Amino acid sequence: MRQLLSLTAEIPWIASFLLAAGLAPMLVAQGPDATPKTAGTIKAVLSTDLVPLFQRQMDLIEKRRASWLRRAEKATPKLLCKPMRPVAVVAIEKDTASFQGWKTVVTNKPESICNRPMLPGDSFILDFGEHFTGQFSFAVRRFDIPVDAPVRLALIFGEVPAEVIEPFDPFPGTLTRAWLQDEVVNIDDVPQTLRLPRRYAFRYVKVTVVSASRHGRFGFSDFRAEAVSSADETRLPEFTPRSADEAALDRVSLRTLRDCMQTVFEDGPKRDRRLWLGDLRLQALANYVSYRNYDLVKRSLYILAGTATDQGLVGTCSFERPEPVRGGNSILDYTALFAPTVLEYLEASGDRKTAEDLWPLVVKQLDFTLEPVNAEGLFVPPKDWWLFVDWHPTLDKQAPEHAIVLFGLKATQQLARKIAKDREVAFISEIIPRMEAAARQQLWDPKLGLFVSGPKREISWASQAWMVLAGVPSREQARQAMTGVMRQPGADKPVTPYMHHYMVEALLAAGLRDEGMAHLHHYWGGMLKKGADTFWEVYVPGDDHLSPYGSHLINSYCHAWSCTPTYFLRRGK
Ligand code: RAM
Repeated sequence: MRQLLSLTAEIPWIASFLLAAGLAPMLVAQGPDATPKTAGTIKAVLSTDLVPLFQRQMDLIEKRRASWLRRAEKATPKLLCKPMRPVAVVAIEKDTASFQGWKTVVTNKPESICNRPMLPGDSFILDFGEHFTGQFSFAVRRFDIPVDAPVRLALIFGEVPAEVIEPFDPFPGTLTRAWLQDEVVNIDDVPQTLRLPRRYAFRYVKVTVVSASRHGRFGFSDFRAEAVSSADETRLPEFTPRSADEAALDRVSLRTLRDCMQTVFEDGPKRDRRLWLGDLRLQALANYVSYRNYDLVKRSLYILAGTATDQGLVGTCSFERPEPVRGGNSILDYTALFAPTVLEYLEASGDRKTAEDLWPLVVKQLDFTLEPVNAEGLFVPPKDWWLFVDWHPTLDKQAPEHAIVLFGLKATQQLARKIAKDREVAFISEIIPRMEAAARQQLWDPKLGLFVSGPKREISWASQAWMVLAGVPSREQARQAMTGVMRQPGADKPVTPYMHHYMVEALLAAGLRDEGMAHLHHYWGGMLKKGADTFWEVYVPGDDHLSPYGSHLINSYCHAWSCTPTYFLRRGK
């Protein structure tokens, strides 16, 4: 029950879906405690017995686990600090044309707030000019007579205008209210300089004087902040954008990535402030063409590895502090993406030692991802896993998950070739053709020229994109599926930049470069048009308030998985 509660708190859509379907108990037996059963699965019909192979990997995992965490510790990056100052005092006004209905209007210079006596009820909003992650400090002063009572301030930090202008309470969201960045500060001694202990992700700060003496008045004398990140901007390679639009896409994705790069790759510096495997893969790709902080990828991989379950299941998400620990949920598709993430790390960094060190864990993940694949090679959605793919409330996951498992399998094979372990996983070449054939026979609709998913034969962008990336359709079928699905009115579309990333990637893989880049400009460019200065966790054109968590105020507006335009622009193919 404890696990069910923590899951429902963190993954409300999944939980409510399962509850509605009367399937809640499956959450309890989810992921980490599930022991693969094997019978009836593809693992049971191979010419190699995989049981001893996986057992050997488990022994190695147990032996190496402690050293993985030590290596993670050793690779902890130095955080770089940059002083920041507010650039303006702004008002936030209603404007139906602006994102979430709010626009900012510059009303004054920040100096206008300083060195004047303040009264209860006074309020102002500072704009720091760009989003960053860091610490906020300010100084208070007195005037001719001593300040004869405590000063009480209310502060709100916002990534977007809505957070500082809309009331947080009553809070309808399904995630914890404490993520919202507000504080009440009581100041007993004036003058003094205060540095707030919490780290915030913000561009705007609203300050309200809740209570203060009308007799011995106080005032502000300074506002400043310190931006922190492990991204070193001096390491950015030269890049010549071909247009102002490209320059803006690049700039905003780099800022998004920078603000999420802390002592791990965080998913969002406002929320959840932790390492998620699916986000890590995309951040790492963007990082390889930009800040090139290989150690941060290494550290993140080692934390996920060192916090694997006793059954050898890698971290879906892990916390760094107070000591590295695995989060309570397990996403099957993220598990399948561990191999590609290690492979790409090896290709980008050349660090073969780490790839070899993590190899047993890479292999062991197949024990989990192949468990739902039946003897014919078809993925049968299991009841005891979180199948993510995208934050979509009704998406049928069968076809995309089939493809992601296959994609992970192929990456494992490629990695094996690179580190001379191919004999150890020779069985993969028996599985690939079966999974490809099963997809072509059972999930491809030749009349429609599209992949379908689940008993209702649903059509989604996610199914087409992942099947293309897994190399299932021919070149011609891939083009047909990708262009066809984008014209199909009833097809399920992506909800997040995470899934849109894979759409662009698949369009490029299908040889549809123009369409891929057009989609990139249209989707991420849509956020820019709405004033984004970091890219958002969720963006569905036409619905600025959509949230998987019951309140747009708890969405993250600087989100790891949306940082990939720079990857597409800079990798240059
Ligand atoms: C959310 C986070 C994270 C994502 C998971 C699946 O909690 O935003 O980025 O990886 O969901």
